[in-house]
Amino acid sequence: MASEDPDINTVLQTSGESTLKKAAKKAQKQIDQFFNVSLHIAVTGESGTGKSSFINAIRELDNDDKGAAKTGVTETTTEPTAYEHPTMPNVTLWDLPGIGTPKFRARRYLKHMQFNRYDFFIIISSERFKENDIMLAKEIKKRKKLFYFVRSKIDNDLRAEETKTNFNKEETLSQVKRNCLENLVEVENPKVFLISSADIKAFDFEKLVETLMSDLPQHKQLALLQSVPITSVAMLKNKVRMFEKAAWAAALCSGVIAAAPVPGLSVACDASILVVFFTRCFFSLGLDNKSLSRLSKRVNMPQLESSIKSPLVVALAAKSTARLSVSAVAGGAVLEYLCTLVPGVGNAAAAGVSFVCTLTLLKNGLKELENAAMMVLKEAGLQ
Ligand SMILES: Nc1nc2c(ncn2[C@@H]2O[C@H](COP(=O)(O)OP(=O)(O)O)[C@@H](O)[C@H]2O)c(=O)[nH]1
Ligand SMILES: [Mg+2]
Repeated sequence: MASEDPDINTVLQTSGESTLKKAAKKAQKQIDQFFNVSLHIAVTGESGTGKSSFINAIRELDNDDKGAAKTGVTETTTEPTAYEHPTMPNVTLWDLPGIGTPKFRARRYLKHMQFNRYDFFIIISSERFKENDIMLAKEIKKRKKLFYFVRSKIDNDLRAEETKTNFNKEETLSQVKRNCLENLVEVENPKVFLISSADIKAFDFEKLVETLMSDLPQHKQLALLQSVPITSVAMLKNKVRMFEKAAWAAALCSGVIAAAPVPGLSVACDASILVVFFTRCFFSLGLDNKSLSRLSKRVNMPQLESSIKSPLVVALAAKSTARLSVSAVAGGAVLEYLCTLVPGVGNAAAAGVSFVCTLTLLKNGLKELENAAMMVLKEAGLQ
């Protein structure tokens, strides 16, 4: 359906739909998925293997931080414990007790853990994978769920080998991986990742994320990629690309088309979607104060926060509460600043701005956040 209105034509083109109504429906679905899709990650393995530490590392918490899962304690519970992601309330990490006694075998265990609730399982071991791990994997497979093996505490293995005269880091890592695979011959095509929760950014963590990104359904990928820590420039770019891809839908949902006669569209139309969109991006790129000060501490570089000059980051930081809420009210200062990113828009409420302008505003805003995050990586020496 070609239209006289260049704005409407752009909407149709960008969305790949034939009518405005279909485009609006698609946009709403995408935005809903982008903000709300839940992801439940089950972390299992025997006591002491590093489950709680792994969960803390993904949540970017140190083991002694407030709200961190307790580590180094002998498990007494037989129930799963849920840990919400600190900035993405729709992502939950579940700390599962080990299978434990021979009586509590894989089938009963999975039923008791309500296996259906989880999107995938991480089976952790800090030494060799054992019979329990293998039984569990086989049962998970029967239930057509995804599972991954994490060999934890890999930093300890390296430390133990380091002093030997012909120490070779890569060779040591391959050896550990080979040993794991040998233990797992009974499992078809096992996926094994070497991880140190003491330094999640090293070793196979990024490979694990990449593998998950190719295994999970698309809407779940969005939740995963938004929530994982930034481990490299490549990871940062992947995140930015994801936000760029969602920008057209945010632009369409933000109210531009509300004036056009599309029944039902105006219901969810709201300029605050732009603010929510940028708030998500802000947290996902680790630009919030908590993430920055944690990084400062880790790389021993005070004042990383103060190196950020982006007005958008400053406005978002001022409006953001510690946690992200989807129903965040429109941050006036954020919207006002966003409007300055598009020449000619002035300080009009974004609701009156055309689709093309809104898209430009989103792209420019994203670029600004990307640059800020890139600068942080550079300042922290992580580039
Ligand atoms: N060096 C090192 N120690 C770890 C790692 N992961 C866990 N630990 C330590 O191993 C012990 C048990 O870890 P914890 O997370 O409590 O294991 P859980 O019982 O499976 O939850 C704790 O003392 C942790 O500090 C790791 O990747 N590297
Ligand atoms: Mg634990």
